[in-house]
Amino acid sequence: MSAVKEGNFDGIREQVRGIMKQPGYDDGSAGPVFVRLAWHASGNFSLVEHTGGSNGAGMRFPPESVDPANAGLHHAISFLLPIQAANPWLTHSDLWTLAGITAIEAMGGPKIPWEPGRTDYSTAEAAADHRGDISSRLPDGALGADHIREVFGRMGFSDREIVALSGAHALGRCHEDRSGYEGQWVVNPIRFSNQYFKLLLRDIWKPREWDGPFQYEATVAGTKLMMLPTDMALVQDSEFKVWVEKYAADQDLFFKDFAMAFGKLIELGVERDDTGFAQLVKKSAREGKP
Ligand code: ZEM
Repeated sequence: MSAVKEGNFDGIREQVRGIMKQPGYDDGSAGPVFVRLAWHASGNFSLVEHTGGSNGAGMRFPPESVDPANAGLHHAISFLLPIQAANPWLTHSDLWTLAGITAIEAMGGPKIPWEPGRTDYSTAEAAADHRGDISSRLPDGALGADHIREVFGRMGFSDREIVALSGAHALGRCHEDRSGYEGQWVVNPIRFSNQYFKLLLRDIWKPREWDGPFQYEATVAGTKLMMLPTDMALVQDSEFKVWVEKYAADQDLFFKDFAMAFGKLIELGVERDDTGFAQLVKKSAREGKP
């Protein structure tokens, strides 16, 4: 990996695209796991405590690095390490979020707004920002609509934004050795599309009979597909379902809403000062106020 000039984020995007193809890994692409890394790095933000979020890249340290919800994300972190090593001016936290949006675009998805300026925590700073409570903040795929609204409400997302973000399950797969679940949501899991919503609306889903955690399955075009209980909750809940129907019918609307919501996700808790860089431990968290 060669160095790119400080501040040349287009050069970094090019390096991310260069390492996305990973023969022998999953479906031959690191794209989906980059998207999940950006999401989990950001999705532990709490509006109430004003802690968490993508600033800091805290997943390199406990408690996030040992959170079972983050199992398997070390693959994404390791794929990206050579880029950070070649470009010491680039923070892990900027790289993880930039890799996520670059992957979405490269897999046929929308262009997502992204700003640099995240700083990386030291171990102690990570612990201070997290105050030990971060592990329970990511959603549990076994639960239903109330849980989804609670988790995403804590990040400040509306029903519409929640459903839009969930469309990312068009990408990638579940791994038994990571989450316990198994399988992919759509036929082509390395192409960003509104297929997830179209499939959710089809009357094909049956509980899978197996020893693993409860999940749904269906076979489409010869390919075995899956849904989590939280995925099915989006059609079981009438208010969520309105948005599933809209996005299934209108891919442009989905792309537009997804781009806005994902852009908001990766900005959560990133408080830049006049230098353009985000503070290490957020002022509001230090002062203990919401
Ligand atoms: Zn996911 N997700 N997710 N998600 N996710 C998995 C995989 C991926 C939930 C969830 O439990 C799981 C969002 C929302 C929610 C991606 C992106 C986004 C897996 C499989 C699980 C269990 C992990 C494994 O075994 O490797 C739940 C419960 C969610 C909300 C209710 C949002 C929002 C996302 C981005 C915007 C992606 C891309 C993957 C595929 C990862 C991969 O490695 O292929």
